[in-house]
Amino acid sequence: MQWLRIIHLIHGVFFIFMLLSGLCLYIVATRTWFNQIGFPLVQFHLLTACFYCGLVLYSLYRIGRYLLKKPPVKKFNFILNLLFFLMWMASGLLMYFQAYLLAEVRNVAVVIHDWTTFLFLPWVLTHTIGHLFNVSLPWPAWWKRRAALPPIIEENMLERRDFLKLFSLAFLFLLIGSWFKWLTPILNVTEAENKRRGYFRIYNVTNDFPRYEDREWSLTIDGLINKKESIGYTDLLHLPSTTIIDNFHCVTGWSVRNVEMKGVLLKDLFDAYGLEAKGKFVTAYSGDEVYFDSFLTTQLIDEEALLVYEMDGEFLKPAQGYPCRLYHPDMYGYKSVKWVDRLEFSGERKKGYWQQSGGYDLNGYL
Ligand SMILES: Nc1nc2c(c(=O)[nH]1)N[C@H]1C(S)=C(S)[C@@H](COP(=O)(O)O)O[C@H]1N2
Ligand SMILES: [Mo]
Repeated sequence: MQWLRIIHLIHGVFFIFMLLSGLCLYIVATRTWFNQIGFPLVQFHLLTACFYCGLVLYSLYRIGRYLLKKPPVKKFNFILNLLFFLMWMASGLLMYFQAYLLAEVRNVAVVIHDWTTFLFLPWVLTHTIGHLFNVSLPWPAWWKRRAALPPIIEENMLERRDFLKLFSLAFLFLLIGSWFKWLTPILNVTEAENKRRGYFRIYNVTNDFPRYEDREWSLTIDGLINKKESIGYTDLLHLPSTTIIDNFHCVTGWSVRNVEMKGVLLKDLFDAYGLEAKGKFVTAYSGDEVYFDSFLTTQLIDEEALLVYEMDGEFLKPAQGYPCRLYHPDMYGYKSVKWVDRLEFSGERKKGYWQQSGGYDLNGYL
């Protein structure tokens, strides 16, 4: 069965590509790294996925016909594969077209995409080991009678001991995965955060970030404005504060619900300092010297945009923008510039980081 081997191999290779690129997208450090070297990882992931879908559809008929005469164990494997394939495809499509969907649908798609991967990993592991070393699992006798395995596999039947080892390895894999994914964030939730749902997947386009625990921070306000101003951290804390509870949405599909955010409304800051913007636009720069985004002046001053310095009753964590991040309640997460240190008013609009490299919408309303 030469063709079957080849198809199997191609499936394997494509699958590994997808799995690896998917994991690299999922892990903050690798996602950041690929972003920095300018490698379009998302596009790569999508492209391999498209090829893989084509391959599956192409080989479906032949494999189906081949399997009709084969033992149930093979049919089971195939159906399991197909099931996961459909889940990935459906959730992946939803993630791709997320701009047209409700936040709830997007969130569910992301969760399904992640979870199918983590559930599938143990299967991939056992399957690959089984194939590489030509061994089979010790299925119960009633199943084996129906399965009628080929002699080469029959000879290599795993002992119960080996099977347990293999199985615990796979289980460990699943455990580690789910630990990172679900338990850590849940365990990290403090009392005050009880009502919060979901967790922040820290997104930084830079590898490192400015650490203002060790150096001084201030916010510069300049450009087309009645006067230039520089506001220090203690100045900021002394201004009248506003606390909101809001849902934070990243454009890639994840959300955090009921986040309590405390900060200073830009409106209040402008009142307190007697500032009057002359420019129609404003660019917010991050202290990381890479990230920035732009707004209409009215969006920051007349709408409820905040300079946030506390989340869920605690000062921002260093990776989350300490000491201060911008936040507009009606806009996507990418408008929330972390470590914001400059607001520059201007007569012309600047395209932000993600508008230049990711094609994100300028206004970014939810
Ligand atoms: N300086 C800076 N701010 C940033 C980003 C970034 O890469 N650098 N990412 C943005 C995006 S796309 C999102 S979704 C949120 C993520 O916030 P979090 O890292 O606190 O989860 O931060 C936004 N602010
Ligand atoms: Mo985002």
